[in-house]
Parts: sequence; C-alpha cells; structure tokens
Amino acid sequence: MGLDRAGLQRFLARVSRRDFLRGGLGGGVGAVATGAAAGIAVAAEGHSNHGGNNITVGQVDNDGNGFDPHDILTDWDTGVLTTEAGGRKVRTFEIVAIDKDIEIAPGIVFPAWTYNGRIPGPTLRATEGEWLRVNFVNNGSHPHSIHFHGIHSAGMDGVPGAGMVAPGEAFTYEMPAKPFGCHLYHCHALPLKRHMHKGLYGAFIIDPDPALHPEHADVARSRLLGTPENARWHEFVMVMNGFDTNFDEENEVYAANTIAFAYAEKAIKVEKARPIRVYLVNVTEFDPVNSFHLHANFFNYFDHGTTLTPTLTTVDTIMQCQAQRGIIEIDFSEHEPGRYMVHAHQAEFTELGWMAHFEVV
Ligand SMILES: [Cu+2]
Repeated sequence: MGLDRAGLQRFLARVSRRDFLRGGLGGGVGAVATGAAAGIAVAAEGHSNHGGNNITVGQVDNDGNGFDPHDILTDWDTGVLTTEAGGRKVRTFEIVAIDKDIEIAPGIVFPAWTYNGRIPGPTLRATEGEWLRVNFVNNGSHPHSIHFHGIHSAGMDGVPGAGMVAPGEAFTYEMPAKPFGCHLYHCHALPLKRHMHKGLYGAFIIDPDPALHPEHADVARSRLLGTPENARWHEFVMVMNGFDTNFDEENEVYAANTIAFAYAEKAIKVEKARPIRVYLVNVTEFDPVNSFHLHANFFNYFDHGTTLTPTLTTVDTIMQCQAQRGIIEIDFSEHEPGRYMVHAHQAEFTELGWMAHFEVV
C-alpha cells in the first residue's frame, strides 16, 4: 500500500473504529451493553452484504431513551412568552442538566450528560428582539453551564466565573434574542471537549422579525414560526454529532440528532410541493469537520442563518467545523417521488451512522 508511518496509524485507527461497530459490542469498552444487545451486529461491508443496507440491525428503544429522533426534528421549544408592563417581550425557558444513559445505536448505550434528558437538548426557538430568560438547574454530577452562541454580556457567557453552576445549584441566563439565525448552546465547563462530547448541547434558533427587514420581509416571514408563510415549509433541525464510546478521543458512532441511522431506517417524509428548510448544526467533537451532502438535488445555504439571502447557491455539499451551523433550503417540487439520501461525505461517518433519507411523496 505504500503507507508511511502516519498513514499506517490512520489506517489502523480507522480499522479499529470500524471493527467496533462491525463486531457489535464485543469491544465496547466503556459502552454499557444492554440485554437487548446480544446478537446485534452491524451489516457492514462484509462480502455477504454487498448491495445491502449497510446500516445497523435492531431497534433503539426510544421509550427507554425518553425521546424519538423523529420528534426531535421538529419539536421546537418556544418557552413561555410574556409581556412586561413596559411592553418588553420576555421568553422564558427551563433547562435541567441530568446524567442519563442514552442508547445511541441498537444495543450501544452511552453514559451521557444531557440537557432535559435528551441529546441534543431542546431546540430553543425565539424571535429577534425578544428578551430571553433561561432558568438552568444543574442536577448532574459535575459542574455545568450553558454558553449561548449569540450576543450577550460577559456575565452571561456561561464560562468559568460567569454562570458556571455547581451540582444542585441554579443560574438564570438573560440576553437579547440576537442576531437572528441558526445558533447553538453548549456547556462550557472544563475540560470543554469532555463536557461537549458527553451530550450537553442543543440548537438555538432566532427567527427574524419581518418588520425589521423590509427589504426581505417575505423571506423573514417564511422563517417566522407561526406565520402562514412559514407553515408552507417542512422545517427540521439536524444536530450533527458523534460519540466516543470507549473514551479514546475518537468517535465510534456518528449521527444527526444522536441515533445512528435513525433517518435512514425510517425516512423523513416530505410532501413534494413543500420546500424543506434544515437548521443544521455541527457539534461533533474530535473530528475537525463534518458535512452534509444531498443526493440527486442541489440546495441554497445561509451560513449561520444570519442573512436573508443565501451565502451559497446551488451546492450539494457543505462542510462545517465544530459550532459552525447554517440553514439549508431544498426544493423537490420538480422531482419524482422516492427516497433521496443525505449523509456526511466523510464516508467513514456515513458508515458509522450519519446517513438519512428524505422520502418525497
Ligand atoms: Cu458540562
């Protein structure tokens, strides 16, 4: 093969990561095997599987996890909206950090740290110009925080010394909802990579206020949850993540919204006539980039979602470093009905779980 030493190391690392899934749970050091795991293997690239599905065999217990990845696509948490005497609109959210085991692929249970018992945490959704109040309780076993990617004061940054919360304690983060776009939040306790990859992150969407964007008011209205213009769209959140199940600082499982192959096994149904908007966030730890590639079609992309005109037009692949995010807009109205694949174009990530289908009907 002519590999140099570094190349050989990369090759061996890849083999060991694939062997993890191919061998099912045999080498699952650190991952907790459930009873249901016995006999579960992965239909990987063995010769007998050519032409097969190349996805996991068996089912993740969504009830046991307490969430269904198909619900996570669309279950916006809009909090509670109140108007103060002075007219200020305040949106209040409740988030609790909890240690919890999550089954991320059939039979592979990850000892996670979560916001509200799920990974990703609730998809917080607000409107530009509101005031946000996030009541955070840390019921986990380690100090945690919520660091928002948005615009706020130093004291609200969720870093050590500004909103770090010891186990059993609470903190309220307050900030304006700006700028509009597709953002994220995550724990910023140290060591950061450990706290992030354990599952403490979520999407944070701020819809534009059409009144503030007269030049693109129609686009802003189409993004504003609750308007008829917005209801035309299929909107989905996809948080690209990975899990290091044996704590060797490499991911063994990849996904959008945590559960390997969830949307490959059960496709995301979309009506042909309705446009699709994906709020895409990359929180993958340990790998420098992740990506989103669409088959048989092209899309427009709004980097960070902070513009109302696309920052990339007519592309079929975009990549994001960790914490980068953006809005993808897809139109299948001219396509024939059928299944259209989406996956990371790092083939390894695809084989380890980050693959999905849109089923256009
Ligand atoms: Cu933390």
